[in-house]
Amino acid sequence: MITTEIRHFQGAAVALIRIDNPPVNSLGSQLRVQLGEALTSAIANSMVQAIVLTGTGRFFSGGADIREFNTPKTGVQPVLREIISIIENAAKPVVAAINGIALGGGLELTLGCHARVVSQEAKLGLPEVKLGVLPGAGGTQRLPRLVGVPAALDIIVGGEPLTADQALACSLVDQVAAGSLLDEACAYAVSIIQGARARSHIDQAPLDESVDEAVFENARKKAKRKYRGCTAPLTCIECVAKSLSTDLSSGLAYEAEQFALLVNGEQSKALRHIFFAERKAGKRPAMNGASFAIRKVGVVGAGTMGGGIAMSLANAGIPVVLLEQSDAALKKGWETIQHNYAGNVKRGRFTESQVQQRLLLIQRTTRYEDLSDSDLIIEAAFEDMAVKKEIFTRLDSVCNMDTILASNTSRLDIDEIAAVTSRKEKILGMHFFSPANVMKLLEVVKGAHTSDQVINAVFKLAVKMDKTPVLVGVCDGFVGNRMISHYTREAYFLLEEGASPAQIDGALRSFGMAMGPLEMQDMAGLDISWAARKRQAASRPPHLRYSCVADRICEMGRFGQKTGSGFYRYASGSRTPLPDPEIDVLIARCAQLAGITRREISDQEIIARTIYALVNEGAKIVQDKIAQRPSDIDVVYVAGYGFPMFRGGPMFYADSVGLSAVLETVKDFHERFGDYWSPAPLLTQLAQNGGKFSDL
Ligand code: 3H9
Repeated sequence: MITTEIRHFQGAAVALIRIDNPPVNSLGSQLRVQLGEALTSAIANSMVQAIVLTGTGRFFSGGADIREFNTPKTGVQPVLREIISIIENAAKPVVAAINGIALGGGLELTLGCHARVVSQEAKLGLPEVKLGVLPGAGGTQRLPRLVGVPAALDIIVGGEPLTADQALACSLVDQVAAGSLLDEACAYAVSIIQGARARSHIDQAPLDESVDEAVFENARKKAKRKYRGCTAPLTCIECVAKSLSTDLSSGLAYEAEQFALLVNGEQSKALRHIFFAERKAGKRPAMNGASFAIRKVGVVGAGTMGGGIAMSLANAGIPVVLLEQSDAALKKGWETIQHNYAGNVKRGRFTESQVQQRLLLIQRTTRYEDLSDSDLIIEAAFEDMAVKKEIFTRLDSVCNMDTILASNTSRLDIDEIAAVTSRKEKILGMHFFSPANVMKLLEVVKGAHTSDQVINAVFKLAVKMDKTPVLVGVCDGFVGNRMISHYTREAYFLLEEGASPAQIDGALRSFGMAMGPLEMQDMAGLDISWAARKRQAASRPPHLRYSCVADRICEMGRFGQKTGSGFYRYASGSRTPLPDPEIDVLIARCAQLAGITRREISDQEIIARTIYALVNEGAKIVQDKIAQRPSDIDVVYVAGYGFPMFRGGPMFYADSVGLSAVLETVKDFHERFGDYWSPAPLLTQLAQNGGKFSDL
C-alpha cells in the first residue's frame, strides 16, 4: 500500500509518500501502480511544493518483487524505470528519506530522487548480482555518475550493503539524520525550494572520469573468484563501463536489455530458487508451549570441530564452556583457536580487540560439572558410538533436566545416542561442517523423540550464529553425507574404469563444484570415510560392486592433505594436489583385480555418473522423509558441499535438465552398472507424470 500525507513544514507543503508493503516493502506490480499514481498526483497538486518518499518499519524497500520475475504480465503496470523517470523529471524536489534497508530497486528508486537523507540504521545496497541479475532500474548508470566508477563497481559487483556512514563517505547519500529522519528530509526539501541547496541531478552526458582499464580488469578478476561460473557479475561490469562511453538514455537502454537477458537465463532462475529455498528451510517448526532460551553453551571436545563450533558461538556473542579430557588436549585446542583468530585478524575479518572479546567468552575446563548450567551442550568428540554413548550418559547425569544435548555426529544414529539418556525429547544432532567457524550449513537432526521446542530453540540459535539451518531426519549420513557417499562411490568406480583423479576433479570443477570429489576427500581426511566404510562393511550387500581404491590408499597411511599424500601428493606446506604416478599404478592394479577393462571416460560421463548419483539418492531421501522437501537438499548442497549456486543445487539442476532425461540416464546406468542405480520411485513417478521436484 502507498499512503500520502500532506505535511506543513517550515511554511512549505510537503507530500509525504510512504511505502507500506510488508514484509520487506518490495516493489511489486500493484505497488508500482499506486506509487506512480501517488507521485503523479503530488506533482500535479499545485498546493504541494516538495515530495518526501519514505518506507515503513525496518525497510525503505527490499527492491523489486523477486517472485514476479518471469511471471506473465497481467494488465499494464509501470516498470520501475518509468517511476524513477517520473521522480527524476519532477519539477518539484523529491527527497528520499531512507528509514532502513534500501536494496536493489529500492535503492535505485532513491537514485532518481533529488536528495537522499538516511537514518543511522539504514543499509543501502545493490545485491542483484547475488540473484544472477544486475541493477536493472538504472543502478549501473546512475550510481557511477553519483559515486564514481570504482565505488560503483564495489557496490554493484560486491553486492554487500553499505552503512549510513559508508554511504555518506562515498557521496551515495547527502545527509545522515542526527535526529528525526522525516523532519530532516522535509527540511532538506524546503532548503532546495528556497534555493539554499542545489537539487542533485544525474548528468545525461557520458561520465567524465578517467578510469584505468586495470580497475575493470581487477573487478573482473575478483568477480570470477567470488562468483565462480556466474555471468551476472561480468555483465554488471560491462554495464558500468558503458556509463563512461554512452549518454544516460543509451546506457539505461543497454542496461534494460542486459537485465532482460539475465533475468530469463537459467543462472538467475537457479539463484532465485536458492534464495527462496534458504528461507523455506530456515522456517522454524510450529510448536506447542514455550521455546527455550539458549544463553550459554557447552562444547565437548576441543578438536577441529569443537574448536570451530566454540568460535562460531563466541562470534555470536554466546558464552561457551569448552571441555576436553586432559589439560594437554585443552591447551592444544585453545592454541588452535587462538591461531585461527590470529588468522582472522591478519585477513582483516576481526580487530585485535574483537578477538579478545571473543576469547573471553570461551571458558575452558576438564570437569563435566562445569557444564551443568549450560542451556545446550554440543558434543564434538571422536566419531564412535561407544564414545558418544559414554559422553551422553555423563552429560545426562551432570546437567539439569532442561539442558538440551546435541551431537555433532556426521552420520551416527541420534536415537541410539538418545536411548542412553533420560531426556530423549531434548536430544538432537547438530551437524556442523568443517571449518565450523566458516561454513554456513548446519544440519539440525531431529530424532524420533526430539521435541519441536528443542528444534525451534536450536533454529533460533543457528540464525544468531549466522548459520543456514536445515532440518533433517535420522539415517546414516543424514542428507549431506548420505548423498555424498553415492557421489564419491561413482568417483571411485570411474577411477577403476579408466579416469584419473585429476580428470574426475577437473570435470566436476568445470561443472562448477568448488572442488572435485577426490581432492575434497584429501582435504577432509581419507581416514574418516575409511572408518565409515569399515563400520558399514558388515551390512553391505555382497552382490554390490565395491571399489578398494580408497581403502588401499588408506592402508598406505595416506590420509590426504594432513599426511602429505592421499589421492594426490602434496609438497611440504602446500595444499596444491599433485598427480602421483604411484596412485595411477595402484588404481590400475585394483581395476585389474576387479576384472575391469579400463576405457576412455568422457567428462560428460563423469558429471552424469556423479551428479545423477546425488539426484537419485536425493529423491530417495525426500521419499524417506529425511529431508522435508527437495529444495532443502539444494540448500544443503550449496551451503555445505560446494555445489555451484548458479545451478541451484542437485535437485533444481535435475529439474532444469528435465526429469525424464535424468530418468533415462539413470535407467541406462542401472543396466550397465548395477543395483546402486535402481531408479528412485519418486524420480520415476515425477518423470512419468511430467513433474518436477520443485512441484513438491
Ligand atoms: C531488484 O531489485 C531488481 C531491480 O534492480 C530491477 C528491476 C527492474 N521480493 O529474508 P527475510 C521475502 S532484485 C519478494 O526472511 P530479513 C522473503 O522471501 C531485488 N520477496 O527477511 C521472505 O518471505 P517468506 C533486489 C522478498 O529481514 C520475507 O520477504 N533485492 C524479497 O531476514 C522476509 O525475508 C534483494 O535482492 C523481494 N525482493 O531480510 C533483496 N525480499 O516470509 C533480497 C525478501 O514468505 N532480500 N522477500 O519466507 C533480502 O536480502 C532480505 O530478504 C532482506 C530482509 C534483507 C530484505
